[in-house]
Amino acid sequence: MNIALAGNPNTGKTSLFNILTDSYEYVGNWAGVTVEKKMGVLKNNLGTLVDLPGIYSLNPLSKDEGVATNYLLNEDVSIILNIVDASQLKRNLYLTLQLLEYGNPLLICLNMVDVAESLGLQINHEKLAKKLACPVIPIVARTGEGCENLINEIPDLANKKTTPFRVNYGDILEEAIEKLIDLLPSEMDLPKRWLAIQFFEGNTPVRHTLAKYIDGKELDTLYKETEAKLASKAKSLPQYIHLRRGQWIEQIIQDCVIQTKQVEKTIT
Ligand code: GDP
Ligand code: K
Ligand code: MG
Repeated sequence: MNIALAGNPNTGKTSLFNILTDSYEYVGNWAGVTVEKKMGVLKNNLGTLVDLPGIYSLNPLSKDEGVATNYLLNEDVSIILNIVDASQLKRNLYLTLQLLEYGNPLLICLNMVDVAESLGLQINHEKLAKKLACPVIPIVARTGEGCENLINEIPDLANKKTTPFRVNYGDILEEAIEKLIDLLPSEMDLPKRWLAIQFFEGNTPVRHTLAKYIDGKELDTLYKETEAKLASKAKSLPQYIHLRRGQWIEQIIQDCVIQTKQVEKTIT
């Protein structure tokens, strides 16, 4: 079983990786880039943990950033551990949303809860779990606090049937997503809705994958037509998607986070 560890840069990924794996680990490079590849055996022999490079979005800006997306496109991933910095929830949830749309069983490792607390941020993790329809386990990867709970959660997850997570992107884009999905062969393994959304977000590796099944010109036409229909709402399709996601994230924050005290200076 392959378990992928994904998250923004500097969220405690390496700290958590070291806690979750036994001593053995393989270190090499990801194909075609200089980014280090780390794999280890997950505690209790639960599977292989793969440390994906830290990213803010699955829509890569560089070849290095494409590693995580290519991994999701080409490898057999059973579970995604999404490490989230509790003190930077808003920024972190962008990637979380993209990973939820991928549709695999996902576990949110809500890290840096000590930092969040010192900033006066109270996160209702149970409510967050309900809203995102996935488990959320608060941890402090620096000390290992909560990581036992996290490991215990994994075996159940593997057998869980997940309901694909949906953000409503509005009638125009939803229609275009449906249109693209209909063009894809039914036997395809990859999550089609995720592919479609990523395509409209301008994700190059995803476009390459789609171009194996759909004529490039047809893809371009659908993209441009959709972008034109949304021109009054945003300058580009990626920007439109960004806006919709931002609204959704804003709502989640409103529902799940309370600022309990005003802290004068952030300490991170
Ligand atoms: P990565 O860049 O995502 O791999 O993150 P690292 O594991 O290298 O951690 C970045 C920094 O955050 C390091 O100084 C860690 O010691 C620190 N760190 C990681 N987890 C926590 C945590 O839960 N609380 C606090 N206060 N610091 C943490
Ligand atoms: K780091
Ligand atoms: Mg690291």
